[in-house]
Amino acid sequence: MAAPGENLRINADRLWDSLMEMAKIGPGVAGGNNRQTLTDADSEGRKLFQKWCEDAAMTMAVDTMGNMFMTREGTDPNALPVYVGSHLDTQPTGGKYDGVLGVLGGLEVIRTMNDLGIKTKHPVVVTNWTNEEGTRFAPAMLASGVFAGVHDQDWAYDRKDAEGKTFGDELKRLGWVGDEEVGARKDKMHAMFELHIEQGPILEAENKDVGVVTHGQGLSWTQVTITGKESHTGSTPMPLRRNAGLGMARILQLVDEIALSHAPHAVGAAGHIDVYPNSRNVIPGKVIFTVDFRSPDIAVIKNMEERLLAEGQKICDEMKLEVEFEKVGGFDPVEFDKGCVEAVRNAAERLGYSHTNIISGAGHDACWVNKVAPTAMIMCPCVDGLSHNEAEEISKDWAKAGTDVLFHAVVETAEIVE
Ligand code: HGY
Ligand code: MN
Ligand code: MN
Repeated sequence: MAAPGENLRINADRLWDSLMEMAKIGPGVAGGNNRQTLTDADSEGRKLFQKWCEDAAMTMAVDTMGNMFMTREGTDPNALPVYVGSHLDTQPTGGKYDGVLGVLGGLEVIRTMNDLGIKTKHPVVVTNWTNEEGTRFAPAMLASGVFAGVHDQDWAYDRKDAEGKTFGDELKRLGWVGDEEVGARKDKMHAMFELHIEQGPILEAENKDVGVVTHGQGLSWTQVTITGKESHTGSTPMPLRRNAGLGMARILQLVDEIALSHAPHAVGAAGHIDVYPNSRNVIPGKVIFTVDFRSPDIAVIKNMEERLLAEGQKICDEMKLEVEFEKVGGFDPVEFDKGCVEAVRNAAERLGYSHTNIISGAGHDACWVNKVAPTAMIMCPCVDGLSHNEAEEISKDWAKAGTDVLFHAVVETAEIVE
């Protein structure tokens, strides 16, 4: 299929200005963002994205999970659309680029197509997937998971945040329940491309402009609830304590050992920890935490889960603590569509950008969409590989390279009409 001339590139200054403009919505406290899903800030960011897309002559559709689909028509009304997109929601201590680069990079592709008067046979749709981060409402990639048929919508609507608010109520409160049934379009997708920052150190360390993402590692989230007994930290003799906090500490040490036993690719930690009553002079009677295991190898993930349950149970039995394990999220390792991956690689070659194959360490909406449509990802380096931190940083050149590749891969796949 004809591709855009290698001299055709996106407008990096316009992309960068849009990234900085979006970053003003839901600011963090250290230069990043706290624009968590289905907050007023998230809704404000959605409305700004909608305005920019409508200014670029796109039309909006929203589904019942709040997923936003902004369409630029093709010349053939029967041709299935090519999708680009990612997510606008952020972590509480999020950066300005995680997810946002993929959504606004998709918008920049459209803006450039408009500037150049490019017509394509297939429509192009820029997507914002609701609740990719899974930080306020677990699990991650919730709305793209419902879209792909992995999760049930009623179950997703019932997911609760730390204040007991539900996903469904918050979506309704903000007016982002669309009239399109979620998943109605999943069997009518020609392809999807997601541009995302690497969130790891490989591309920068290898001095590569672009990551050609061939696979995504699998993820497992297990929520652990340990129950002991509140008691006085001063007057309770050590042998009489049933310290849920100590049980958690020993299990977190076990998690580290389990992940390291599968070095160098497996990883494990707990990022979410709730301690009750969380008072300085009370032995914790209950702790709830989520163990996050990841690996490119499904057998390794299964082994890590099995060891956590067996050895975690043993630790708690010995300490006379009750423990419950609940699987609250996860997906198997993903292999992306070879044809779409080739389109990404060819685009990087044509544009003269250095590139390397890479396995995504983080989960992305593309991991679920890959179940229903030919999908691939493009990665750009980030400084020190840092992400999920307000100091997350990329260069304009890196953003340009990734978005140029996205532009070429999307336009080639959508088939230019002379
Ligand atoms: O958890 C993840 O990998 C993604 O950042 N939501
Ligand atoms: Mn992300
Ligand atoms: Mn993220």
